Amino acid sequence: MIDFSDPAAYAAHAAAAIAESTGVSAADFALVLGSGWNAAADTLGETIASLPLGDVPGFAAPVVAGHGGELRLVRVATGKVAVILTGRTHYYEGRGVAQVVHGVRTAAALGATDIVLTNGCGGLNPAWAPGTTVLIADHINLTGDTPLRGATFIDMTDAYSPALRDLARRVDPDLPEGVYCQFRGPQYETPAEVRMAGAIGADLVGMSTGLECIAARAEGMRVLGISLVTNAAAGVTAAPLDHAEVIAAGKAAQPRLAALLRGLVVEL
Ligand code: 8IG
Repeated sequence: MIDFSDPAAYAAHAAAAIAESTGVSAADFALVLGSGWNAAADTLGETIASLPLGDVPGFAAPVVAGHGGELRLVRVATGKVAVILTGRTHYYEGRGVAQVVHGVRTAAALGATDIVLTNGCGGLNPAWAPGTTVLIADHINLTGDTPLRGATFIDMTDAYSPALRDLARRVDPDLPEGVYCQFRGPQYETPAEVRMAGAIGADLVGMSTGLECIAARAEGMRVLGISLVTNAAAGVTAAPLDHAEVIAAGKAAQPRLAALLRGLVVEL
């Protein structure tokens, strides 16, 4: 049976279905575009195929306003093919952790060896105004879960590739770095939880990238993580958190995010 009881087989099945419906059977690298990042998909190269995520085996159509929902195959200026997911399943949707990382595993099944994981998140550093982009240097997984099963003792040292971070800084020398802390969500943190995250070494709080990074490393992919700080984390400023403001910050940052990704994809 093709389902999440054998996630690797399901990812291979999804990759085969993508190949069958698009005629494209392989990708060189992958991008997952999170809150604020979706519009970049139109600007990275020539779209050679596009499928609604809900049409690809094992994928669910995204549930959140502001999150897209396509799988695109894009040929970038170097001739390499990128598989781009404009939407992801989040852990808080309750579909299970295998569903959350199915996109990452499908990208690996298509042959992608590098993956760029982007997100919108909260920032702990008051100097990071909404719209600041931050390279993820490391993460703390507070979901209490993992996409791996059994004795899968993968190394998580340098999980966020130092080589890819150097490359990103060649594209934008001003990119700061930070530690990303993944909470389960869907509620945003309390101010006390944000203080805890800071005390244990986090600079960013979010709901997506950590579990995806773990799955990508288990597949042997190099990972680049980039966060868009869409809001100050709870309690960092006096302002309450508002999803509409998160969407607005993402929208305002779109041209800069697209330019950053355009600079990156020709170096991968
Ligand atoms: I956009 O402040 C976005 N996603 N956990 N906290 C968490 N996730 C987020 C936040 C935030 N902003």
